[in-house]
Amino acid sequence: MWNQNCEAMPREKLELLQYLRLKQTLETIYQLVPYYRQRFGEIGAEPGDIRSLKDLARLPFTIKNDLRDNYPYGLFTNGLSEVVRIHSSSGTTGIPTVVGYTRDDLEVWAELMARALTAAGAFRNSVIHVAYGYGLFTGGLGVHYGAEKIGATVVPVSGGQTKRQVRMIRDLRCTLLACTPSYALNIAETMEEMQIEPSGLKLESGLFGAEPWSDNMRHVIEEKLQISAFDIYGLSEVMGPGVAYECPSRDGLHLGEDHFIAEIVDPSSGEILPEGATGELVITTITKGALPVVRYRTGDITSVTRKPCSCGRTHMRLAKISGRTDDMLIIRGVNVFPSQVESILLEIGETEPHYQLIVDRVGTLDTLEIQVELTEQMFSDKVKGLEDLEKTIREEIVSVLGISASVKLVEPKSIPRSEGKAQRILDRRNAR
Ligand code: DLL
Repeated sequence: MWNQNCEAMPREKLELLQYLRLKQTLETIYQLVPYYRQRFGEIGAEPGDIRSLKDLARLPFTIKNDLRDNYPYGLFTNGLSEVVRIHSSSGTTGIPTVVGYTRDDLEVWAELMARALTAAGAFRNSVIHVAYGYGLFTGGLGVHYGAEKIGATVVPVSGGQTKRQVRMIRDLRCTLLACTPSYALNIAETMEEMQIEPSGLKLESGLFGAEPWSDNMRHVIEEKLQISAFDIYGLSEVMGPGVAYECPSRDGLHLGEDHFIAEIVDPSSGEILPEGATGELVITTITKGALPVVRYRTGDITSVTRKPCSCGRTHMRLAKISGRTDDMLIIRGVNVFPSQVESILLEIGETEPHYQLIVDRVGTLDTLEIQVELTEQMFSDKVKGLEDLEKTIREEIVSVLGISASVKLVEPKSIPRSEGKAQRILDRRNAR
């Protein structure tokens, strides 16, 4: 553990710390951010009314549009006077949100990333290959500062130029690969093309996040790269990577609870759900200086547990994120996330792990076409068995997810490869 005192703090002490930090955060934003003062005023609430962690539920949610409406700096506590760094996420609508960090915020971020990297097996002798994008995206710089904090050697490659990445992983004897899971697949495939055997490399683990990935995808990546793969979660509005991370038990992601409070709510009603129920993750930051957020609706679907973890960390665990509320497809009344389709394809295991979902709408119903790549071998055998394979996939999708989808087997390497977050859904619903 990087920080035993914090990561394994007894829960009672942890919850008291959360409460004290929450009070402080609420006082600060009430004084300094007119937006929050107004929102609290609308429901007649003041920071003094929050007398327990449970009372947090009385406060209004913050959503991404609140950040957009106050673009660029409207929700910052102190303008730019203490801000030393800006990041931004462009999102799918093109309207950006801007987030800021004080020097202390960057210190906390590095601390949380140090915890995540240590949990994934990194230490001062590690060589950490950072292939997350550097720039306004939080991935590259976020991992970078955590890696420096633990005293590891950082290779700040950023995304792209995949052959060069492979050579550097080999030549610089990198031990940990940090990138999106889809880019890890791309790197593995490029390695194969370059006839570089992963067994000849020093890679031991990978820290993958920034997009949903199934446990079956974990197995594929682990086998292809011969590493242990760890999940890491975060979002710019809250901080960046390191908000939650897997430990060696890999049975959920520990949330940095000394810095964040999590709630799970019903995505449509906003009602708080009991522990263990699946819903939308809502996060309140309790130590951020430049841009604290209160009850931020992440849009991410998961559940939480406070049950003790075999690793000894006491912080609650989030289940692997299955997807975002806005990526959820409703196919003939059934809710489906792309990661569930991924899991089924990889379970069948007769295709490449590269797929794309084409979503369209006929009348009021969404339709789904699953395109998945054939292996070179299947492709050269031509028609033999292909119809059977399509049928197997279709039937598995119906039996596991309860939806009907059409399946199209496509040529090897015909689906675009990702260098960052994969675009797995091609949505034609609004293109008409
Ligand atoms: O993706 C931060 C990050 C960088 C996390 C590197 C992990 C590693 P944004 O670009 O603001 O920030 O996107 C945040 O990505 O709300 C989730 O929907 C999704 N996401 C992030 N991590 C995971 C994960 C970064 N481990 C959005 N599993 C979040 C599933 C994830 N989805």
